[in-house]
Amino acid sequence: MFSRRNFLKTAGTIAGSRLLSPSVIFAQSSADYTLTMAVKPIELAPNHILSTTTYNGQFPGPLLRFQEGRQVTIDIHNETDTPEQLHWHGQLVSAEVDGAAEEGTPFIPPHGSRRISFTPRPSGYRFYHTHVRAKADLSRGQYSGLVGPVYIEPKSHAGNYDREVFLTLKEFEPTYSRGGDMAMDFLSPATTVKQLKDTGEEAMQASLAQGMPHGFEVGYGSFTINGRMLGHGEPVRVRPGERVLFHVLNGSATEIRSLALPGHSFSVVAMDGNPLPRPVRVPGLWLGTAERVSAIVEMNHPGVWVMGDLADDDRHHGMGIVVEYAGRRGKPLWIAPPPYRWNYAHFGNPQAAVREPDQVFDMTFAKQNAARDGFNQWTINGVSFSEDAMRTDFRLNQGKRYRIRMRNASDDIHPIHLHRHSFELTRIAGQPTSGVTKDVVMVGGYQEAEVDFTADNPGLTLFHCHQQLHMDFGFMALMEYV
Ligand SMILES: [Cu+2]
Repeated sequence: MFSRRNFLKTAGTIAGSRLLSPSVIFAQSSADYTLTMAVKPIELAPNHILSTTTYNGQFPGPLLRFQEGRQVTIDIHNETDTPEQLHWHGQLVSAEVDGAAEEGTPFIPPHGSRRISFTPRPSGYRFYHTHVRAKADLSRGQYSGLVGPVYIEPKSHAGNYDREVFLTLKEFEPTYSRGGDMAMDFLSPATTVKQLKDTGEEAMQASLAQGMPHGFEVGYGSFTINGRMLGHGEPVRVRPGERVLFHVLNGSATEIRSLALPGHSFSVVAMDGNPLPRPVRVPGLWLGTAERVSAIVEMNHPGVWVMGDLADDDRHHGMGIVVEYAGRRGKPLWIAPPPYRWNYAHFGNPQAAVREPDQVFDMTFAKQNAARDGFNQWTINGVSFSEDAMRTDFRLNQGKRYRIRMRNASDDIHPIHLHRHSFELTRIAGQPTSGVTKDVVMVGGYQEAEVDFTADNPGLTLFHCHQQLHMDFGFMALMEYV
């Protein structure tokens, strides 16, 4: 087994000082931390400055390093003109502070503040972000700069990492398009389910007949890592032989991202902050919105390289960062890695989960093309979530184990997120697996996936697709403890 202890030991062997960590904010007299949301200018590249809502005037928001189990108090100020929510993604906190209005977290009023306290857990790579509906307003929600990383140090091994690089991947300057979203074919197994495909294609025929086959999608003008376009930020400076632990976050509102470094491979040690059963080496990474990957790269191929997205167009518009070996100079090189597919089951145990669930929730996801003011409307089991109705369709008993059997009757990939709980992947497109604990999982077009979780954190619990356009237009459900 690749235990947390071994994970830390491995990570602890990485030598050198902290590099490229966004600034850590230190304790203040009133609260332990202060986060202020306000519209500020950010510079993505020289003469490429834009205005967006940020935390503390920077993008990404400050890296918050918490200690697992040690309570923190945080003052959150909202200097914008609209109500806000700050969500602690991946943490097992209460609904009162989780940062989702649907669960009952109070809004932080415009030009108002809220002080919250909670006990950070579990240890590992988490993040914080806004959790409001943007709908047609591309300045709101995660289209803005309201994203920041969190690292929760384990109780008994605090500070064991000595060489880490945090990378937040994020697009800016969103605009609408209407051509339908680009199909992405990188998930494995590629097995689709005929019945789901038939359902999806019927829905498409029906909307074609009404002359509205495609709802709005969102594209972007600029692409960044840690808020800087490729070539305009500080390079990641390395020495031959170093082992660098990269903590990668997809902070996008809507996009799936990939990341590769020519001549190097990634030893993935954790997903969504949770250690894997064993490290798994891959040529590159794929991350749905809100997913995190922690991977060690052995620096054994000296040069000046572009670490970037596999999509040429996105990389040319900034989605990359330079990795520069000591003493090497020259134009950063990009070489596409050999083709490979991303399979969550590769990171888990090949056996099925040992514990059977007490109950199974069946969920079918479907799309009604362009059905809501020109946007696609989304349903779970035929219900499009409405913040006015706020119905709870799934009931939990504390201590029971649940399986969510997800069936995607659309051609889009959905990064599905469960609040305030972690889940274990138990089946991916027909392939059984166990041992991978996450809080977001991509469900491929016309595919099925299953995840198990224990109801161990009472309170209203939100389940939704993390793609902003999908969650804003119905792709949500509430679970309640009874
Ligand atoms: Cu979705």
